[in-house]
Amino acid sequence: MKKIAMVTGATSGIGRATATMLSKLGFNLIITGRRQERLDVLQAELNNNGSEVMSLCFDIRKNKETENAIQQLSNEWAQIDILINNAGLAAGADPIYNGLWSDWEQMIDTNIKGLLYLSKLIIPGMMERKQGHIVNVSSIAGKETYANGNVYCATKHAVEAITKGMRIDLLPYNIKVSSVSPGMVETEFSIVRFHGDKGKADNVYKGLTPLFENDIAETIEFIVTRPPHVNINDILVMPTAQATAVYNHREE
Ligand code: NDP
Ligand code: 8X3
Repeated sequence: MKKIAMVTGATSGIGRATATMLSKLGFNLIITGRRQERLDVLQAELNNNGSEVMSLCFDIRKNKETENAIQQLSNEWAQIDILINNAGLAAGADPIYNGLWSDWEQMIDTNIKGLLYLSKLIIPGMMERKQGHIVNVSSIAGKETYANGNVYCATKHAVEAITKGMRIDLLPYNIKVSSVSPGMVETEFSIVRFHGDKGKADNVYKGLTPLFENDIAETIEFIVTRPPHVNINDILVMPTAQATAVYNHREE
């Protein structure tokens, strides 16, 4: 059987592009997300590329649901070589005194707890086989904190710490742990962040060329195709028009 890669949040954006890239590289894919119809469409596309695909529809915020989904995997499919922890979101962009509990909980439960629930289920198999690669999708928001970014930035700072912690703890088991940290990428990210307000989402990218999902998929391709003795710890990828989380150059 071909090598197996699992991509969380494959129904959109960076995750979908990464699953497609990995399929073209020759992997069989486990794709996850909450939107079954989108998983079905992607599954058909990846099948056309010659990959076998298992789609798992579950909410990563729910530990039991996540565990049940992983338990569905046969012994063969459970031998995951690469795990891309991508599922995540920003919800809201408000000063700390106005933030919604529901937004905060959604981000913490998805970006931190969900990543941990899933990783804890996949890591033991990698340890047993003494082989594996985990790529966590972090963000410029994991390195800087900006106005109204408070809790989203905190969750991505947590992803940075978890990545470093995983790398240390998994060192004796020959498991690579990497992260990729993008600046602005035009996906459904801002539409989700602004609770479906497309006008506000479009403003984020107005007057500049952001990154696109394939730019990050290509970066992940570089990360996962290094030789066995090389681990890429982290790659920070920014649009040319974005110097920091807040300094952008926009044309009128
Ligand atoms: P999208 O909104 O396009 O994709 C997010 C993906 O996460 C979807 O597939 C969604 O699937 C999945 N997801 C969200 N919540 C859950 C959940 N509770 N359970 C399971 N899956 C979930 O955004 P991006 O592709 O941009 O985001 C991907 C990652 O990249 C995120 O971690 C984000 O923080 C990070 N990032 C994004 C940047 C950007 O500017 N776009 C920059 C830096 C980092 P579904 O809704 O079907 O469940
Ligand atoms: C997403 C990038 O700048 O909106 O992680 O935080 S940013």
